[in-house]
Amino acid sequence: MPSATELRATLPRAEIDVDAALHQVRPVVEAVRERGVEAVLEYTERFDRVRPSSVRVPRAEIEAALTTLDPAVRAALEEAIARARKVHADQRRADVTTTVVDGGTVTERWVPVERVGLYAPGGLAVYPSSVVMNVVPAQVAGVGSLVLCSPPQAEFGGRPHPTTLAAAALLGVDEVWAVGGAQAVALLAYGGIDTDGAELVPVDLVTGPGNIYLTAAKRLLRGLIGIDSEAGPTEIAILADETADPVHVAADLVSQAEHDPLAASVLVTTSVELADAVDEELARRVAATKHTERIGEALRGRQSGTVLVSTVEDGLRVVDAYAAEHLEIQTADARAVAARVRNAGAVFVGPYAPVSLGDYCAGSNHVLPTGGYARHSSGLSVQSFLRGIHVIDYSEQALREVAGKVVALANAEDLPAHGEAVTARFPGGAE
Ligand code: HSO
Ligand code: ZN
Repeated sequence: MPSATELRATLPRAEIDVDAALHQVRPVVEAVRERGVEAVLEYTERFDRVRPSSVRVPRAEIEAALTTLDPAVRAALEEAIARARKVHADQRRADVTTTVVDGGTVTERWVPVERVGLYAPGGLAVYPSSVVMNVVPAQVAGVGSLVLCSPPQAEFGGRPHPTTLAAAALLGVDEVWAVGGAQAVALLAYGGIDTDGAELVPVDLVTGPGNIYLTAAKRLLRGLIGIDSEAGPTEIAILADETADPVHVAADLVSQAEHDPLAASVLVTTSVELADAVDEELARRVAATKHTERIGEALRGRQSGTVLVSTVEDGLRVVDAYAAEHLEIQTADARAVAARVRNAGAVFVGPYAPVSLGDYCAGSNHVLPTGGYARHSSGLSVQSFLRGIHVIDYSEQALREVAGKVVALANAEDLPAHGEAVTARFPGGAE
């Protein structure tokens, strides 16, 4: 069995060069910093081919989007929101006070970020579900001020897609700006005044997936604002044995390939028969589904493919090395196998938990680490919108007792003034 490092090299990822996009994005960010909404509108016209009269979407229009929303979609969004709220409510953290010594405590206070900018992409698909996945954890965390940005659509008069607006309305988000890509991140970071005088107050944190330019802008502005983890093309890996149904496996591989020609669909299996049956089923499905072209491209890409392994044990090593955004376990005793996974953004257990369930209605979050980031990062959660602040509270006696140790460490670091800040409180000596 190859080492984890060798395995990583055998499972290539889509080439996306965010650094190269930085060159294109830097002037956009600079222009928005200097000229605000005027620059936003120029770039919107160039990239989105529409020039809205104002960037902020009037509240009445957000509400109005509900009136044209298909009732079945409304019911589905409401269900998705309710389930996500249920799961994310359990992620809330209580403040914890540790009594270190008599009279000496450290409290960890969880404080929500004050103002957050959430991004919902347009582009190849419309993502009202991503509005849900970003807004719900922010609201549960207690974020007081939320602004949603989504690219303007020419066919909807320069407003974001009506389903995106409807999702905002259902979630109670009343500040929406029709701006996409790098311009959106720059506007969120620097703020700006709209053509009609409405102000976008700069945010502290920006979350939400987007294309390479949005990601590059996040990388550029990180520090001035916080960001969630950088999102690359979506990935599904399936660990399957001979008990898996090739129809399920193929359908799930196709489902995520639908996002992007650079999406990765990887099958790791112990069964040559299954691999062959999946290939046959893939050919049938790809031809029959709507987005044949981009799915075919994604499945043919170097980032997608099948890995044959001798045992499920070896399969686990492969999927751990790969650290997929989404990992399905379709093996005998799937629950036990899933429990052994170390690296994945989210794990889907057994035949009835396809990734699409998690994309919309499982209650879990679908903003997950891609590109192998699952080795060190988590998906979006309530925690993403909180900061833990340590509150240190010591009495005179508690400080006195440890004074000598602070002085010893300060002197060891040749920072004697640090020790003096303690001894200054005990002119007669601490002991
Ligand atoms: N699979 C995507 C999320 C998504 N799928 C949104 C459909 N809509 C990334 O996790
Ligand atoms: Zn998806």
